[in-house]
Amino acid sequence: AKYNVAVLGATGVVGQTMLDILAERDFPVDRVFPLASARSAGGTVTFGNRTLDVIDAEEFDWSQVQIGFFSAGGSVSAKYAPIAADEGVVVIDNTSEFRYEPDIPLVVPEVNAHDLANFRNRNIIANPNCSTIQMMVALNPIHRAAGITRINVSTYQSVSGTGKEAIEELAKQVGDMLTGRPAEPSVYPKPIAFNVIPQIDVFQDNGYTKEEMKMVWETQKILGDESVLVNPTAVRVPVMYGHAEAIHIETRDPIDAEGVKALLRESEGIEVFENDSEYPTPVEEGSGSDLVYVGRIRNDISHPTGVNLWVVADNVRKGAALNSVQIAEVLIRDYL
Ligand code: A2P
Ligand code: 11C
Repeated sequence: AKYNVAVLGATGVVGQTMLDILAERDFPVDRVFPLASARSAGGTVTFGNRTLDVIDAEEFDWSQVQIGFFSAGGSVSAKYAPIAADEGVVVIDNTSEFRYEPDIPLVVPEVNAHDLANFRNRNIIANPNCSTIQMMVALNPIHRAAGITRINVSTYQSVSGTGKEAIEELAKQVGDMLTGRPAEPSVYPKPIAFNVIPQIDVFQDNGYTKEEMKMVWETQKILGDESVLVNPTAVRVPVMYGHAEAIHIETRDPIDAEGVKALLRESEGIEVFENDSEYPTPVEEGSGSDLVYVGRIRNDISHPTGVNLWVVADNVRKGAALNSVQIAEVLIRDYL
């Protein structure tokens, strides 16, 4: 069977990557409809070696498609997802709009593909936040084997997570600062060039940012285990593509660094750097790649059941577009 698909937010960083990945993976598409706002309707995007005209989402007839990939922001999903779902479209939503609703599956295929069984509840499936996805791919095998009780994580997140305006802001500020001009922040609250910003998304009442709380809520939902404690700090760094995370775990049952390496070596979607002197970085492994890369696996010298890991992935691909396409691949294989 072949499917008609819509990509909402097709002119954005994630949307264009969704189109690229659908083409690369030979997803069984019949017709592809790239949707965006009226601002870019009339422009074009690429799909493989074809050029497609961008359609104004406002004017789109959703009954023409079976699958919708949404990545145009939470309020845009809030508006169009129910309309599409009512027309029978399976919506795979990459925003935080529906993630925490109990009857909506929140899925990382390597971890909890079984939760897709409930996709007809609302015809909406949520794609998790990028920083949560790469952490789940790396930690789920350890959780199944030894029971993770607590996760301490600090993130080093690239600007592509914010979107195309943030990529342009970093590039411009780098140029400005190298030529002696002041960096003028607009997308971010502080200069991002040659800087690090310990704020991603808005502050919550408890003093954590929303990005940090997403990592708490989504981890528990994806693992199906509310007992897993998460202590996150999310930081934006002047990197274009690829998120990195320094993760420390405590486990119920003893497992050491060698045990973790042995587990992850056999796990889906992961490449392990086993030699201590080799490790992944966002520019090399985290840009344009599909796996989750894990290195610096070492015993916690301060705790009897603690292990440290360094986890890198392409936030636009595995953290967003690729994960959404993988969800669709499981759907068409097992359910549609
Ligand atoms: P547009 O090009 O019309 O602004 P990014 O995350 O890289 O900033 O991309 C955001 C994506 O979401 C773009 O494709 C953008 O389209 C799209 N978008 C933003 N607002 C809307 C809207 N109100 N309706 C449809 N698409 C939208
Ligand atoms: C970032 N994690 O890197 C964000 C982007 O909830 O899907 C993704 C936001 C989300 O800025």
